[in-house]
Amino acid sequence: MTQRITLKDYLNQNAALLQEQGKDADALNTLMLGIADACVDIADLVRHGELAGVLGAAGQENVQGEEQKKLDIIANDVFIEKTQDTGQLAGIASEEMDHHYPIPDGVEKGKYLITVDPLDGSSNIDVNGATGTIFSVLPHMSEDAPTDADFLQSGEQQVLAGYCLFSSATMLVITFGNGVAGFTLDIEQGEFLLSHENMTVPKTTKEFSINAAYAAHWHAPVKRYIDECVQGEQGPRDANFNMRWAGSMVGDVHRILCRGGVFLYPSDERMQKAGKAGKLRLMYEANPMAWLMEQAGGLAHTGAQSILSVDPTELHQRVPVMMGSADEVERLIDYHTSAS
Ligand code: P6P
Repeated sequence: MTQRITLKDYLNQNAALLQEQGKDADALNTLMLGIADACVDIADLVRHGELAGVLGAAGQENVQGEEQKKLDIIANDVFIEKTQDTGQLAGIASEEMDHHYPIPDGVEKGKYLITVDPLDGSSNIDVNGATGTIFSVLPHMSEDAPTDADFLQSGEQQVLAGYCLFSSATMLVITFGNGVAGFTLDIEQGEFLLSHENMTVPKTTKEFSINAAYAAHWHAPVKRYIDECVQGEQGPRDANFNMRWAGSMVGDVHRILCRGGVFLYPSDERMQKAGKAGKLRLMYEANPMAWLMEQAGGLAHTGAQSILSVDPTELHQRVPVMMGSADEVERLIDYHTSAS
């Protein structure tokens, strides 16, 4: 059986490169290990499901007006506890909290901010579908206690990002800006082991990922792109396409990092009327996933600009998302540009 290195060994081997890049490898690696500990605990709760009494609705809504699952709240609490104890954080912002969480007095503070979707795809949790935790680490630029505004940095400022996918295997996929590495949880050891050393997205694909229930509301460029894929060999693409929709961004993005594809959660006429730029949140869904995609050789775009270049104005800001295999995202960008 292949002798695999642990996440900790990988981080130690990677430290010299981070130091050469002027990054604080010790601080970032300590934070990453705290994030991994949180993911192991959340994975255990997800794996036990009903047996752990964590399924079902929490009976309240989050700031997005979405029904919270019990596990949304539990995962949020676990993530806060495990990451603040690393002593590397000045604050935590989460999909599940209206405002950021300041690291309390008595807990060692650090120079990083973290944004998190503690349980992405939680509507899948009661039906045993894929879910995940998505995180993004930003520098805290001042000595003072952070405000919500301190989190409003573009995706280009990220220093660490990744997700933990809770599916048939539990996998941690991360980037420090030097490529993408994937780790699989060895449940017996309770350790993440390096299993996907240098994840890259194939430049081309014949697989798209979108919730086709909203087709009647799509704007012209998206409608054109999907119609052409669906026309297959009889249409202008001269090839047949496949479709996948996991109902969890982590599940779809992971598949694309493994075998290529293009993921779309675009704006549409419905959202435009509601004054929403999209469904997915910039700070803790689109930005970390966009950085992973670009680090793996893919692209990530809103239709108007690269996701990583968006200057945030609100903590829970939403953006249109299309990301994955470069050739397909480039085609979508072209359709958006020519339509406008
Ligand atoms: P829909 C999960 O709620 C999420 O934020 C993403 O993980 C997922 O891709 C999307 O929403 C699913 O949205 O409209 O298909 O339920």
